[in-house]
Amino acid sequence: MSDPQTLKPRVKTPPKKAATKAKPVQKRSEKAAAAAQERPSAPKDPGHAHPFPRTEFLTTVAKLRDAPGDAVAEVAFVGRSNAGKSSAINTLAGKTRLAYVSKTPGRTQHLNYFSVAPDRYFVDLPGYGFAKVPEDVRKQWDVLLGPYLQTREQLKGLVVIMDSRRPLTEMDWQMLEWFAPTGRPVHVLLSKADKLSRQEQTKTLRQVKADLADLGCPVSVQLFSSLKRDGVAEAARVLKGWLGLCDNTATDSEALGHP
Ligand SMILES: Nc1nc2c(ncn2[C@@H]2O[C@H](COP(=O)(O)OP(=O)(O)OP(=O)(O)O)[C@@H](O)[C@H]2O)c(=O)[nH]1
Ligand SMILES: [Mg+2]
Repeated sequence: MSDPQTLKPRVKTPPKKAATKAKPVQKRSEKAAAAAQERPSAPKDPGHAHPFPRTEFLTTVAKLRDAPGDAVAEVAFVGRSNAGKSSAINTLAGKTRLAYVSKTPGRTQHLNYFSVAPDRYFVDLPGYGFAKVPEDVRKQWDVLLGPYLQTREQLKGLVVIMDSRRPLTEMDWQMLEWFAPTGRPVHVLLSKADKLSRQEQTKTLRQVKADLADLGCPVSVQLFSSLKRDGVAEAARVLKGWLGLCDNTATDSEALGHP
């Protein structure tokens, strides 16, 4: 089995066409994003602002056999380290630092389960480029991540998070090309979209969609910003569809403040 963190892709890697130029990291706005997570602003559209308000950290899983047995459906989040995975989970849940609960040393290489509704889970996977030692990566891939992505029946789809300023890195391609043959759907969140101008957003979205058109599994792509809470409703529609939660579930009623 190929390890997307260490091996070359089996399929020829398409040229990196995403035309958006990488900008220097703007630490100040990243801090602002973190601060915004601490103090969520009043949602413009409360029905969709926090579509998974019941989300709670459930457990950290080091062995596949320890994954929740009651799971009916789950969605996994994967992406480069620092791409914005935890922020996206927090934003969808409307909870402060929820996804950091499990972020203690030694645990980050495992599967972190969040319960979003009865028997429905988000699974936070380790970010690419997280491990210090390549052998650790390979071992972890062979015993946990690879088998999880390939054999977990309850896994209904994969959310791949990419920084919209540098989408489709080599490791993103490796993950996508490895996962596509499973035939399960992929939804790409182009994160930190607030760092791009409108024009750059449009161009990047179009380019990434074009690049992934022939991936070989169902794939959808959207812009997302945890800072601005942009793209939350669109992401929620896809994820609720995968999880078998209709859009007017109790979770939405709760978000609106109804009992
Ligand atoms: N401007 C902006 N910054 C963001 C956004 N989302 C995340 N960030 C920032 O990007 C940095 C990384 O975000 P995380 O959510 O921790 O990324 P991650 O993918 O979970 O990182 P690892 O757990 O290390 O793999 C933090 O400083 C966030 O505040 C966003 O939508 N806009
Ligand atoms: Mg994280």
